[in-house]
Amino acid sequence: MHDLVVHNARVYPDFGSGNPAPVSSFAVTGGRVERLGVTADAPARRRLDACGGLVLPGFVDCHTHLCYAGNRMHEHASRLAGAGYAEIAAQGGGIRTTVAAVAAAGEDELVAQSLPRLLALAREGVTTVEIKSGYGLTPEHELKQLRAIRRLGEIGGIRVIPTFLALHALPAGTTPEHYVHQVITDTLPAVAAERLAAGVDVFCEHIAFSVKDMLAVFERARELGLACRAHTDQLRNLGGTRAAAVFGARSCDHLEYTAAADIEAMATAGTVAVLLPGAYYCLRETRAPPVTALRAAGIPMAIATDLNPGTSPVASPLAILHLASTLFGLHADEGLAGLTRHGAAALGRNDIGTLRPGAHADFTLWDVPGPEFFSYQLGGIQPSARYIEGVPHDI
Ligand code: DI6
Ligand code: FE
Repeated sequence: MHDLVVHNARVYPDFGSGNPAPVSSFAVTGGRVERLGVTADAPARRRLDACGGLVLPGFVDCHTHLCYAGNRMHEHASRLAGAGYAEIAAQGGGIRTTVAAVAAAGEDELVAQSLPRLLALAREGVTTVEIKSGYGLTPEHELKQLRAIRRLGEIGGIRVIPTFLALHALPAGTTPEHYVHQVITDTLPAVAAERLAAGVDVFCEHIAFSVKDMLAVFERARELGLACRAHTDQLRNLGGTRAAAVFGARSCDHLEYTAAADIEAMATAGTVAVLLPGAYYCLRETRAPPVTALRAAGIPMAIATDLNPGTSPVASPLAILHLASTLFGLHADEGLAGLTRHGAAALGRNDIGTLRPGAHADFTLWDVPGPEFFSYQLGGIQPSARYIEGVPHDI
């Protein structure tokens, strides 16, 4: 007896696997997909008649900074008036504005302000979301932010994977040497001891931290059993992608300035490329990531919202799916793979983002004509049902 049988559906179990053909049914037992293609009358405790609708693996938004306080509406206005991202950061605005708001907010306040963003992602079909810290900068506030992220995961209805964004911005009045030392000796061990993060991330950029700083954090993270990822090549190429790939990082994210040698290193190491069209769009960048070369090298490409208050206030995975196609040229199947299987791969997971037997039964039901519709239409689409581990959750 199965726990659940989904039938009369067009189930796309595994985007990006080279086999996009839909099946009409599947069975769930113990919260996991047991079998694809069962007869409609297979014995089950519950049944879901999909009425011919599309069933997709739940979306995995593998790169967000959605846990924060306040907003940065004023920055948008400055950008319209001609200010650049680096310029705003150099003037003490940007990330530091959010750092001040997070420092002033208590843990409850952080949870309360972040929850609507989490629910917005869920309403568009996200079943797993990665959330980074990085707006605390001191051990006290980074831990507070990570505890708020943990509480967002405990609310239920969406699986939350926490990341300690160890190097994001340099606090005023300190040097990179001093700050990196503090992160390595104080914050990182405290995060690991409290099991507040599954991995670490570093913003490797000329306005942020160097390749050397990144590798110092990665070494310590590895000793503590934490996976590594990096923001690289968003504004310039510092060699961070190559270094992160050679180190064994799970993903490199942004990649607008990534070059051929970097792609080679990623292909050799099996690094996932996480593309973030929301930041590219909001910053009105003109240099797109080298999608053709990434594709040719067989590198798994994930896409994510990068939901953050500064460069990507985009609480919509469906908008990202559309932008990845119109701005970066991802095919429909690639975009959906980017939000499912490859997003999961960036998090080191092969048991989500797919409906292969054995995977968690996280899925969504859609009344749309076909998978290509998602990269074609912008707006007006939402799932009619969302299941996590075989259990329906309110949208
Ligand atoms: N990359 C980004 O896109 C964000 N952080 C990062 O490391 C920007 C975050 C912000 O401006 O608040
Ligand atoms: Fe980011």
